[in-house]
Amino acid sequence: MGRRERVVGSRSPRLYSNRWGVAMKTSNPLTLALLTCMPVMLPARIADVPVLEPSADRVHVNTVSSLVSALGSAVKGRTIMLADGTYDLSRVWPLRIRAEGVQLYGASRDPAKVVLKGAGFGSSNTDEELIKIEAVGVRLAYFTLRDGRANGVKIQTGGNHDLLIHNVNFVDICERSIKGPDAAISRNGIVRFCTFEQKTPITSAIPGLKFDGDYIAGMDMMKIEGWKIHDNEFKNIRGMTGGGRAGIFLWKGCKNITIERNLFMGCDRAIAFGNPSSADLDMEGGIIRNNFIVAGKGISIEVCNSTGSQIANNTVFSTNPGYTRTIFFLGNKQGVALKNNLVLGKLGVQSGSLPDTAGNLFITVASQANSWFHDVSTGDLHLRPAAAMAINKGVPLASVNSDIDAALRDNRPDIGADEMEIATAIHPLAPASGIRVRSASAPLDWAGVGLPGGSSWYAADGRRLSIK
Ligand SMILES: [Ca+2]
Ligand SMILES: [Ca+2]
Repeated sequence: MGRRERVVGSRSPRLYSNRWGVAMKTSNPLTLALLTCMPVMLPARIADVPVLEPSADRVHVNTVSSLVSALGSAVKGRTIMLADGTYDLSRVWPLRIRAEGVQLYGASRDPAKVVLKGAGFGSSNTDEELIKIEAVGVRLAYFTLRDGRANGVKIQTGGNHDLLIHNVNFVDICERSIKGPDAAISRNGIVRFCTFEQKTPITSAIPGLKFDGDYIAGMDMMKIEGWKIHDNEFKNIRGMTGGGRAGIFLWKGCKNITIERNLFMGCDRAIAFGNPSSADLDMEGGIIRNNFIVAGKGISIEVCNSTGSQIANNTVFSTNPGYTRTIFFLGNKQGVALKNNLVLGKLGVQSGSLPDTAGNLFITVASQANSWFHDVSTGDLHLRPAAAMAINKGVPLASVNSDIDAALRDNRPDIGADEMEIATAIHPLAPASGIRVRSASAPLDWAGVGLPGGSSWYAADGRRLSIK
């Protein structure tokens, strides 16, 4: 479980929910602990989710014209606070953010209530780019950006270091929700707690389509270094003929990118380090770890023209485990490692160096892993005890000491993104009468009442506790 942050309103208690809809109330760990007769434990991992505060220099806007005006006159470090509402950008695009450290936040911190929209997913305005980043240290948070014909957010000038995109929902952006062009290197960006979702299919009715209608991706970035892309969801990013680019597509001079704890559902491709048709060194270093992928039509993880990259502890579910390119390598240099991945599907290596492999589990018979996962339909690929072939069967990796829940792994790591939590799970004795807590070191039973099934929180050591 990634710590998908959903802050509902700004009054306490704050409700967070994970991506499988488990509500977590974080305001009263003491009450929670008393209710469950547990030692008082702060929900450390939830507390780690930062709530962004606006700067002291802030401007409130509630119309498109006031938004455009505020951005035009923004000075270094100012926060522009968007009131709840819908902002039609189709006549004012692009919004240009040109001053260092400007923050554009939804004031209510609820992205569902602050909507910036373009001319439409299928409009004829094939040049439409909604927000252009032309400075360093820019922060975007707590709004929805939707219905754009070309790019959602573009790092326009290059050298746009330290960009933070936090809890932004991208919906129906027809080409790239976030675009990094072939410009100067942009370092140390962070994209977290965002959703990238395509709700509308691409059809030939959309004018001006490129590449047979397959020119769509969640993030398509060139020349970025040191970025961290974590705890996001990518849903149904699909081209017209199944050849859409990836949820996350990184190429042409990228370096040391971390992609972790993301969920991918039904994308034509999920993650791509490199472009098969590129003549460049596409990725140097970098790690893809602890991601859940429910495969779409094609490749789940593609690694091309890369060197020194690690693909470790990802879980890939596919209803077509005989597919020969679920993991696909092409034209790589030395030093690519593929370890501890749990994959329903096959590994294809077309050319280049073979990866260093250990601890992987490839399942190619559809029925074999049917009972291994919590709920494939929601992308919940946490392991069940039936996954004995994966549990404690991985190899220890210095680069992967936690899992998709940010819980610490034990010294016998499980294969895939989830370190199963059977030792710390809390199971109801009866649905309404109480719960039982067991710990790994000294199994104990505790009686407790008053918590709904599905409640979930974190132990001080980072392990997630939940009521099943
Ligand atoms: Ca283990
Ligand atoms: Ca886990």
